[in-house]
Amino acid sequence: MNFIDFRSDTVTKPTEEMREAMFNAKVGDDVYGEDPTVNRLEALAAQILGKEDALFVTSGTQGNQIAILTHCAPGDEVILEAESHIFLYEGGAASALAGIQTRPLQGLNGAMDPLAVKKAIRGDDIHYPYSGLICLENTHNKAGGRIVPIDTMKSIYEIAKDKDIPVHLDGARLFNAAVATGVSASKFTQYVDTVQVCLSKGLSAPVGSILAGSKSFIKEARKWRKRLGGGLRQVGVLAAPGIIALENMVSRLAEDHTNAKLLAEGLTQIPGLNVCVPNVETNIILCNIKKSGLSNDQFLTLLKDAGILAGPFDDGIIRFVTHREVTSDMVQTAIQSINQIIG
Ligand code: TLP
Repeated sequence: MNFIDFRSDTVTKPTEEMREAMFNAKVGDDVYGEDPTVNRLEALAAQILGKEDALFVTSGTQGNQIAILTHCAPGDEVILEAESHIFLYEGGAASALAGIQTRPLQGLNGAMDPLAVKKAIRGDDIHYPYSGLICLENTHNKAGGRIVPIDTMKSIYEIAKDKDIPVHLDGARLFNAAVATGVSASKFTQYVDTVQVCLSKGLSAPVGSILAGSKSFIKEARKWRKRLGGGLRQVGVLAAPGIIALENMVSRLAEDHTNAKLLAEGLTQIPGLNVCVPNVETNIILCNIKKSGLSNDQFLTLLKDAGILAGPFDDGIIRFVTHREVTSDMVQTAIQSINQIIG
């Protein structure tokens, strides 16, 4: 069966152009710094993100964890949003690998209150851990692809700078925020010291993320990547589609946002389903199914039988994600099918 797959934008496959670029990529040993395609990707990414340097890493999780390892010492405390990916979905890696403790703050629509961040920063007391890092996430996955306002990022950055604490951005979907607001990625990243962006989500590259920051930060991050076994050799074959992702795939995210609105509007018309349509700012839709009387499993099984895939997110909440491989026709088909099954 050909499924309409709304589970995640991570399911996107490389385009034909990407496959050709992979085939033709000029390569060298990247641990020696000799892979021309990786070097080109890293230079391009640094420029787009407004940072001195960048590092190609295997995944978003690896990028975030290398950032934490590079910024922090064991025993430090990392301030982050209570439903952030780093806190919820990275297997406790920050504690297991970097030996830090997390300080989760409940945000609103994924955005932490700058005053709460200020309050959470530790004072100079022998009993306290050091506040080693503040992590932001934009767009915020668990909040349903919500955009953290640039002014909030600015306020948190100013507070952090006053206390000399670095700020890292999990920008797995930063380009969705940029396209939806018309504000460039580098405008957002001016208010963080380091940023991780995913090439393998809506941008459709098969593998990889970028970690960007100052030259000295990336030098140290490169060492952490090696320590983690992430120093790869002729990896230009994977960097080549990353270049296409950054050059050609960003602006088309707007289509995913339009389709997300279409889907949200369609789903919320179906009896038993509820979507807060104005909250759909980018490509993630959180659909409340509680009134349908179905459990997440029952709902997802019915959808699957009808050729539609989505993902469980919370009790009674199902996540739908739009991406390059879901057209507006497919969205319409999905709405009609779900209406027939549930309505
Ligand atoms: N998110 C995945 C799952 O892990 C939940 C998804 O399907 O959305 N930061 C954010 C905000 C993410 O959403 C993700 C992946 C990552 C980091 C990790 O990226 P990868 O999967 O490349 O390690």
